[in-house]
Amino acid sequence: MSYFENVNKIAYEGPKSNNPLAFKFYNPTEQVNGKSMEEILRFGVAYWHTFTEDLSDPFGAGTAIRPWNGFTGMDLAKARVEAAFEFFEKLNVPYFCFHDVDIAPEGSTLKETYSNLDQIVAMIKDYMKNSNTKLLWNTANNFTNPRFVSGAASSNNADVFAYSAAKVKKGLEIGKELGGENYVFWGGREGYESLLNTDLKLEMDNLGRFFHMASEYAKEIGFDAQFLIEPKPKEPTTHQYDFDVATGYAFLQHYGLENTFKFNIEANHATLAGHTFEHELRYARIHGMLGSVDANQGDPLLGWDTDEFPTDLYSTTLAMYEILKNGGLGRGGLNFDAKVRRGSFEAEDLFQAHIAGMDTFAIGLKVAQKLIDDNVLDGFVENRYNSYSEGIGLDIVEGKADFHALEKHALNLGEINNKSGRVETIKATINQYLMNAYADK
Ligand code: XLS
Ligand code: NI
Ligand code: NI
Repeated sequence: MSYFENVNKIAYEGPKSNNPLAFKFYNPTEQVNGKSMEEILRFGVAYWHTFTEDLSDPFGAGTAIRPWNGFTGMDLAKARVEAAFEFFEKLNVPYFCFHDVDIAPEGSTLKETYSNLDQIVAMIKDYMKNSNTKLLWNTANNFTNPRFVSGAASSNNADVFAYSAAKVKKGLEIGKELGGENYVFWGGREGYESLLNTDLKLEMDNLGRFFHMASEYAKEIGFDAQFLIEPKPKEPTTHQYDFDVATGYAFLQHYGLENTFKFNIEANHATLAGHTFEHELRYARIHGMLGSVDANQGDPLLGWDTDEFPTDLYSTTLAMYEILKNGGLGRGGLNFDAKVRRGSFEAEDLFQAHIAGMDTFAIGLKVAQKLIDDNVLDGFVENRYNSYSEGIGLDIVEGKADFHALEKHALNLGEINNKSGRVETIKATINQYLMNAYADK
C-alpha cells in the first residue's frame, strides 16, 4: 500500500532542474569541507506538522487533504506511521521528531494513553528496523489538553505537576526504546497569563525541580540523550519562562542545570523574542549551549508563530555560519518545525515544502563555508577589534588594567580615532557570495 503514489524517491537533479519534486541544491553525498551535506545538515521531519496537522487556524477549519483522512482513532495513528515511513524514505531524510500526542490518541485515562502509545511505539520501532531514518528527539505535549490550562510543571495544581511528570517519564522511556538522540522540553504553558494571580518564585522553583527529576530519571534508566530546552517568549502564555536563550541560560545556571541541558533554537521563536535567528544561535554557541535547531521562519507581517518552511537564503546562510563555527550540530539536527500554508493543502505540498527547506539550507551551508574559507567576516571583525591585541587593550583583556591605569591612559589621549563599521559593505559582500555560489553551475 502506498500513501504517496504520485511521488517517487526525491533525487538530486542540480540547480538547472525544474522538477518540483527534485532537489536542486541539497545533494546528500556532496562534500563540504570534508563532510557530506547529509552529515552536516542532519535534517528532521516534524511529525506534528506533517502527519498530524490539519491546517486549521484560529479562524478556519482544516483544509489538509491527506491520504490517511479516512481513518479514525488507533487506525488513524497506524496509518500515519505507515505514511510517515514512506515519506521519510522518499524524501531520504535522516531524522524525525514527535510529541507523544502526535503519534497516538490520548485515552480516557493515563493508563489507556500509555497503552495506545505502547502499541504505536512498537510499530514505529518495527518500521525503524528497515529504515535509515532515526529519532532526533521526542517530547511530551504538556500544553494542548485542558488540564494544562495553568501550566504543566509550573501549574498552581500539584496534581498537574504529577501528571506532567508521568508524561515526561513515559516520554523518556519511549526515547530510550527508539534510540532518540535528544529529548526536548518546550514549555508551552510554562509561563503566566497575569502576575496578579501568580507565585512567580514557586512556579520557577518547581520548573527547576521538574528538570532535575527528569534528568535523574533519564540517568536511572540509562537514557543518555542530550536534554534540550526550546526557548519561546510568549504564545500561548503571555510571558514564557524560557523567553530566549539568554533568559533560559540564566535559569539553567540558577538551578544548576547548565551542564544537563543545551538549547533547541527555533527561528520563528527568535523573531518573536525580538531577535534574529543568528543572534540566538550565536548566544548559545559562544556559551557552548547550542544543541539543535527547529528550522522554520516567521512572517514579518504577522506577529505570531507561523512556522513557515525556511526559504530565506540570507537567514539560512547566517544560521549555517553559526552552526559551522560551532563545529556542527553534534547530536542535534535541523528539524523542520514547519507547516505548509493553509492554502497548500495537497499531500504533495508536504514533499515540495521540505524540498524547499532542504535546498535553502544547502545553499546556506555552501555560502557559509565559503565565507569561512575566505575569512570574510572573521577577518573584518578581528581587525575591527585589534585595539585589544596590544597596549592598553591587551592589558584590559589580560586583566592587568585597573581604573588607575585606565585613567592615566585616558588623560594622555589626544583625539580618539574610531573605525568605520562598514556594515553596508559587509552585506554587499555577502550578496556577492550568494550570487556567485552557483555561478558556474
Ligand atoms: C511550538 C514549538 C513546538 C516545539 C515542540 O511553538 O515550536 O512545536 O518545537 O514542542
Ligand atoms: Ni519548535
Ligand atoms: Ni514554534
